[in-house]
Amino acid sequence: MQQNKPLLNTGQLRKDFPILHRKIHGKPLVYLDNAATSQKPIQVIEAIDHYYKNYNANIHRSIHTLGEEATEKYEEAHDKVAEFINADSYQNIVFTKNTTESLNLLAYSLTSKLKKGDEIVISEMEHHSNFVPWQQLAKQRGLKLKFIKITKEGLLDAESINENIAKNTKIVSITHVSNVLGTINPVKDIAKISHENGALIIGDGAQSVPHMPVDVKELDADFYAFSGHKMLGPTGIGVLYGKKELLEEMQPFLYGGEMIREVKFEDTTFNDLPWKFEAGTMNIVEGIGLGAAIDYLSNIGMGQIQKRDKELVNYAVKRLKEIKDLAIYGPEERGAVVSFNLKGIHAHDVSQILDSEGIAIRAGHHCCMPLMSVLGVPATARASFYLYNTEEEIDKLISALHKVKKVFGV
Ligand code: C6P
Repeated sequence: MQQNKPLLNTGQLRKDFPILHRKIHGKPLVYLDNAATSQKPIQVIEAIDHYYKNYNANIHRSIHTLGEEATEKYEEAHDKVAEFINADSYQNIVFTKNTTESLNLLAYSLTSKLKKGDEIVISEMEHHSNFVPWQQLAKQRGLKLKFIKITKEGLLDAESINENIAKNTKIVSITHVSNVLGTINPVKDIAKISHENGALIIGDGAQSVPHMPVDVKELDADFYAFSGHKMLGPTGIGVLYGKKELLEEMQPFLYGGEMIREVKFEDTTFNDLPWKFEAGTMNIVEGIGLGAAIDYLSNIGMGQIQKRDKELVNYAVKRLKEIKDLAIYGPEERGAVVSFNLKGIHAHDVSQILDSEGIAIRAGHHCCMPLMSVLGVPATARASFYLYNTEEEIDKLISALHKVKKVFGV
């Protein structure tokens, strides 16, 4: 379980992030694009560097010291992830490439549980990663894809949850925290309703695991997916948590080396969990880097990080509200993101002018095109925060937004 440690010293921990000291167009970098990917502390960079300099080897096959060291560290990273989200053991933790691959793995491997006419329920606020795999599966297998509606505040509509999850529902897949609206969805309640109807519940944790304590047992999630690169880890490593009995009965997603127990001309038996789902040479150093990221986050405490994110996002919303003709999307109670638009100015233009001030935000549809159509906008600008951001950086964002308005004469 994750423990809270006292006080987060932003000034001190910023020193751990080398990139925060660079300049963009001659101005100090203000990195507010953390929902896209987080920056990496020196501890993670050094863990990667140390692997390549000292014990680079393939895992699970080489009977030599380097191979054994690499295997031990890679397996230890599974233990760390399990502890971080309160899973029973490393056997519940499959390493993938990212959230997207974790969700695709499910869409492929759960197919055998589905028959024509079965229903899958997602919501209008899903990222394409939790949308397109189910949409395509539904098309291929004659399944029905249903959508939980959102209210005008940007919350999941309670009535729509109850209407959509019903006896024919086999899978419910919901984002825990929206990457556009910041909405924190009641995954635990949705899990209960899903289970009462005999459906499986999948949580998309891409924006939750980096920012708040997540306990998969408390949520009673059957599966839960997230990415290492949004939580101080390297790219190329993601996680799929699954209940053991479910993972055990599922067919592997990828076949090949390492995921097998025995291969004969006639047939193949598969390896134990989680290796049955980790075919071929895995992203070894990325897994080890994720382990180092988890050490870093755990040392601070996820409760502290959540508290700090909240302070930052609340301050940002308060200051954004001071700007005339600026629309904010999403509910008051939100995760570490805030999406907005300046009236009459495209979000891409906003982002470009902010970049000239050294400020990195994201602008666009955020891989949520269906949500954009519900909001009735082509794009939004989005500022997203993490433990190393400061109120001073938010003040710079606000000043730069005033500058944008001046440039456009509005
Ligand atoms: N959202 C953003 O800027 P990957 O790319 O597989 O690591 O994560 C996909 C994903 C899935 N679900 C949610 C809720 C997400 O936010 C993301 C990634 C980034 O919002 C990149 S589009």
